Amino acid sequence: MKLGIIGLPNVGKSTLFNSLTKAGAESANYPFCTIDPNVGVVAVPDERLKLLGDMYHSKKVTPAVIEFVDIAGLVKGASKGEGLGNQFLSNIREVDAIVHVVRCFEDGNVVHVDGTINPLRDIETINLELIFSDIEILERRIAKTGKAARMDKSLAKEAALLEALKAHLEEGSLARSFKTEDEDELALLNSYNLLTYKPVIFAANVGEEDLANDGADNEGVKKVRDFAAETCSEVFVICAQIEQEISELDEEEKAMFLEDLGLEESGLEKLIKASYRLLGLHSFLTAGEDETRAWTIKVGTKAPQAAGKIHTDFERGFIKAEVVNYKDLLEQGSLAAAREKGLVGMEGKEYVVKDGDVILFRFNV
Ligand SMILES: Nc1nc2c(ncn2[C@@H]2O[C@H](COP(=O)(O)OP(=O)(O)OP(=O)(O)O)[C@@H](O)[C@H]2O)c(=O)[nH]1
Ligand SMILES: [Mg+2]
Repeated sequence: MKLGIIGLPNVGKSTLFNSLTKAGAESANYPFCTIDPNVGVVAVPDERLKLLGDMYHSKKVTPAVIEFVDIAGLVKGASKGEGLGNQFLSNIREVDAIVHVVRCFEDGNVVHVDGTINPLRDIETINLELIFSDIEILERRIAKTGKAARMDKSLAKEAALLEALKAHLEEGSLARSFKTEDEDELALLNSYNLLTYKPVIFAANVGEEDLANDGADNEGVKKVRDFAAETCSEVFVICAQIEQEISELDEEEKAMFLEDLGLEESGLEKLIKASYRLLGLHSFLTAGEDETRAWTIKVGTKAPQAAGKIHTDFERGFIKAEVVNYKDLLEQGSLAAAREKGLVGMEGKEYVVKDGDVILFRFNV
């Protein structure tokens, strides 16, 4: 899974990125600090893995990973070359979802490019720039498809879709709100990599004082929450600065620090939960002496396709899946013991994999 971090300059994108990846990307108190994109890979924290790895004395424990891309800040007029322009948006065309950082914290020492703290205005500024960038993409497509459609009548449908989409964006709407039930059109929509078609998670960056009650007293956060609800997006509240401090602590110190702040989980954990929810993902596990590993799949994935995540041969030669819930397996101490208790299911091709399933695939190639 790949997530792209966007927002106005100086709102805390790189600070968040650093805390997530500890990659040490430059974060500084002046707008446009980030010019080239920063890319970092983060392990998805998963305590089930550690417990299973210990039980099997696994040589290797492999978590699921998320890739983060931190890019330069966008300003009003970026599509016309303001600020650093908008060419760097190409670095996030391929992401699965967008993390949109919105400044909700007051701090006279940190410059806001538009002078005042106003999360909704900021979201609209960014959305508009994303829309302009998408319109550029569509115009290029329209030019190409228009020419080809004269030779190939089957392209007429696509040409019409492109025009309708462009008109939709020109009204200031996001591609995500474009309505169609047509399978071909949906496939095309997916293939364009439009930024405003991607799911969005808003990161409401608050001051430390707003952290404990999850931003409930912050007017800006309330507005972001309402906006997110209207647009089927997710929100999570963080204080990027505190996150960065947390990321420098070891596990024990981290737990104490979180407790002092009245928090149950770190920003990374909140963000991962929000993105799994938004993208409809969960994970199953494979466990053994060689390796214990977490695999991310779409909710609703059936056993053969889950097996295909591991190896295409596993999917092609799928026979059966031996499935046990990780809690049952840990309680029994071994797969054999769990089998004896009747806790291991022999599942076929139609089995829908559940979160926390530990699976042993039987296949034949
Ligand atoms: N008070 C406060 N300051 C913060 C917070 N998050 C970031 N900052 C400060 O804001 C400034 C800008 O942070 P960056 O993370 O570099 O901002 P950015 O969004 O990456 O900026 P560009 O790369 O210029 O687009 C730094 O001085 C940070 O220390 C926060 O939660 N609270
Ligand atoms: Mg930055």
